[in-house]
Amino acid sequence: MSSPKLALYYFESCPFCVMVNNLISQLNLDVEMRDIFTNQDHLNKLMADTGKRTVPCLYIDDNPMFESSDIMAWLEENSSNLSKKA
Ligand SMILES: N[C@@H](CCC(=O)N[C@@H](CS)C(=O)NCC(=O)O)C(=O)O
Repeated sequence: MSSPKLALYYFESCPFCVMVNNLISQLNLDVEMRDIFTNQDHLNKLMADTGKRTVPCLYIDDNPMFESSDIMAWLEENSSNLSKKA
């Protein structure tokens, strides 16, 4: 099974995002980081897709998942099948 493509919508001062980012680092996962504060295109995309501007939001093969606890549980459960950073 191929690894899903992951992208995280976030901003730096969001404490829920920090928790998710820490886990991503700990698991050494290859995740595209999309800062919604510094990149208006990222914010526009998140709002167009979901109708919300809440972060963190993890896109798993372009399917958005909200809630830091759900995101972290999913990353832990699927970590063995996820691409790692080089
Ligand atoms: N229960 C959510 C809380 C997420 C949350 O409150 N995020 C804040 C930033 S720290 C946010 O995006 N607020 C703006 C909004 O929801 O429109 C989680 O754990 O992910």
